[in-house]
Amino acid sequence: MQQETRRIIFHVDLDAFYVSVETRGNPALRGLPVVVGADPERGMGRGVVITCSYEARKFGLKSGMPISRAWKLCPTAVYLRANFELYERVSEEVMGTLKGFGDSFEQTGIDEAFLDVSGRAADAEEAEQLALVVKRVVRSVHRLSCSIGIGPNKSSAKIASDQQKPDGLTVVPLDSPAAFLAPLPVSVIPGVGRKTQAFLKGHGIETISHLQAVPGKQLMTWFGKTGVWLWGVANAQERIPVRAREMPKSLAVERTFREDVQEFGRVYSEAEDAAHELAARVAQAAVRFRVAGIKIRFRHFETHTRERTLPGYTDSEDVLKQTAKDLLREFESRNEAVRLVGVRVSGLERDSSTMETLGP
Ligand code: TTP
Ligand code: MG
Repeated sequence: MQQETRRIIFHVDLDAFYVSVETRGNPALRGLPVVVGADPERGMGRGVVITCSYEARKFGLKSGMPISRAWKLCPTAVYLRANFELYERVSEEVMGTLKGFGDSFEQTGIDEAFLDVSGRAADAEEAEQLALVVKRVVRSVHRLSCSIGIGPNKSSAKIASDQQKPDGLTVVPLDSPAAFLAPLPVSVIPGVGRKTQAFLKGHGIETISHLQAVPGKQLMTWFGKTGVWLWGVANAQERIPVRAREMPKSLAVERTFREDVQEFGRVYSEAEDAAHELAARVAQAAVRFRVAGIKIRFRHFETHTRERTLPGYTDSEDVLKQTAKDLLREFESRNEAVRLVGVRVSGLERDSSTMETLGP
């Protein structure tokens, strides 16, 4: 049998990305608990923590937590509104740097990417040296820290990059990746959410070693095609290539009425329909979004846009419909004929649970 060519993959993930960008611009924030998210309004605020510094995490703060709860746990933190344009710009700059270090490069979120470095490192030791160079360059050029996981495939590299955050470097032994994964809880597998965890726990499966003991056939019975993928991840057999793919910045669906519409009920139903179509496009692009927005244009071409940052990444059609409706509501009382309505999602990341990214 011909031996399969061995690969060396990096997964690079920036540490507390939005907060790190803010701290970079204002060094007085260094070492402090810092939160990027909604306005806490002295504990009365609505909305969520988008991300927070590691100092804030010590107080129990984390992404997706209601901002009112964050305020209760840590009122002394510095609370900042998000500046997405800035983060997008910095992301592009960092990705431009990272790209140069791989034979192939695949960005999978605003602050993360895979690199295939098989042609640039002969063994784990060389790979580790290269990763240290990447970290040094990211720090010196962009003044940001990142964590890197090195593994023989994408899924193990991604799991590894999360093991020693922040400023981590974790190497999965290239000859025995399954043994590295074995003791970890199944929750470290990207795409294994709370529901899947609960299901697996019901069958006594809590660690990857438990998962490794389950025959692939059984996983297929439980999860269909996803089961094949799960088997590949758990046993470190997944061999999905790192490939450059364009990730859209945003996706939108707009509808212009044939004749301007006076009755706002029709605006809602058209928006709902547009959201349905947009959700299908989100699924097709294999992304999830954390920002949803609307656009409305009145008869005289006066146009307004609104958007909302969600508690976390989602691909839910219901969330999209509900958010669009909520955002449109403020325009209802205008009693003016509407020409166009649109829905939009941004803040996209690759949906790592899909076959597209890590699947069979
Ligand atoms: P992450 O890499 O998950 O988080 P992080 O970089 O803030 O922290 P870590 O050190 O653990 O990697 O996400 C990258 C950015 O994406 C993060 O800075 C903010 C944003 N984000 C959201 O908008 N919503 C979310 O639910 C999460 C988790 C992140
Ligand atoms: Mg990150």
